[in-house]
Amino acid sequence: MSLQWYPGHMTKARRELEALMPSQDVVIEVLDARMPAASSNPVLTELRRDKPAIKVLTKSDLADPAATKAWIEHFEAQPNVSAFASTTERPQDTKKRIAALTRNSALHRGRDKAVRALIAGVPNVGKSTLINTLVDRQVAKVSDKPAVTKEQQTVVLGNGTVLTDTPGIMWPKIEDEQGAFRLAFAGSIPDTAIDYLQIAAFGARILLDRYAPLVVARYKLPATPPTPEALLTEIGRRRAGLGSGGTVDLHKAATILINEFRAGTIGRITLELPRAPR
Ligand SMILES: Nc1nc2c(ncn2[C@@H]2O[C@H](COP(=O)(O)OP(=O)(O)OP(=O)(O)O)[C@@H](O)[C@H]2O)c(=O)[nH]1
Ligand SMILES: [Mg+2]
Repeated sequence: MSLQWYPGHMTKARRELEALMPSQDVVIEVLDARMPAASSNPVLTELRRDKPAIKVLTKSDLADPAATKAWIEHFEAQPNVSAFASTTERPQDTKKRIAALTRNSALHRGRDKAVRALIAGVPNVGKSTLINTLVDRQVAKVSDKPAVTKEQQTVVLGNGTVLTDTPGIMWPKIEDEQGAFRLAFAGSIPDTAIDYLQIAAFGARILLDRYAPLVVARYKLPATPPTPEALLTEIGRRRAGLGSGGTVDLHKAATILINEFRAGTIGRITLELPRAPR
C-alpha cells in the first residue's frame, strides 16, 4: 500500500520552504515524540542538507519516557543535530533549550547577529504551539486537526531571533505503510485518508505487543486480548454498546481507542523505537 495525501497548499508550502532555506541559520524540525521516525519528513531532510538542525520531540508528556530517551540519543549521534524533548507542560524549559541551541547554531555569524530559524515538520506535530510558547503569545492558530497552518508566519523573539512557522508538509507519496499508519493513528494525516477500522487495528496491535498492561488496566479487561480485533470487540462491548442487529459497534470502539491514545488516556505510549545500531 502507498498512501497519497497531499492537499494543494502543500505544493506552495514546499516551494516557499525551499526559498526560505538559504537565509536560515538553523532548522527547528518538530517531531512527534510518539513517532519520531514516521514524523520525519524526507522532503525537509533533502531541503536542509547539512544545515544545523534542532530536533524537538514534542508531546513528550504523551510518549513513553524510556523511548524518548533512546530517540534523543539516536538523533544526537547524527552530525550537526541536537535534540531535546518538549512538552507544553513545561514551556520555560522549551524556551531555554531553544534559546541556547539556536544561539550555538549561529555563532559563526558573530555574537551580535540575530539568529534566523525556521520551524518545520509534518502536520499536527506542534509547530504552531511551539512558536506560541517561544513568543509567549497566541500568534499562530493551533488545532488538533492536521494541516491547519497554511501560510508562513514570521515573529521576532525578545533576544532578536527571527522565527518562521511554516505549514506542515507531507511528501507526495508515502511508500512506508507502517509509517503511514503511525501518522494516521497519532493524527498527522486525517482519519479519512485511511480506513478507520484499519488504523485502530494497527494501533491496537502495537498496544497489545508493547503496552498490554496499560490496555488491560484502562479497559478493565480480565486478560490480554489475543488479537487487535478481540481488543476492539472488548472495548465495544464495554463502552460502545450494541449497534443495529445486536452486534458490537466496532466503529465506535475504534473511535474510542484512537481518541484515548491521542489524548494520553491509556498511558504514555511511543509507537516506534530507533533501530538498534548494528
Ligand atoms: N499533549 C500535548 N499536546 C500538544 C503539545 N504540543 C502541541 N500539542 C497539541 O497538538 C495539536 C497540534 O498542534 P499545532 O501546534 O496546531 O500543530 P502544527 O504542527 O502547527 O500543525 P499544522 O499547522 O496543521 O501543520 C494541538 O491539539 C496541540 O494542542 C504537547 O506538548 N503536549
Ligand atoms: Mg501549525
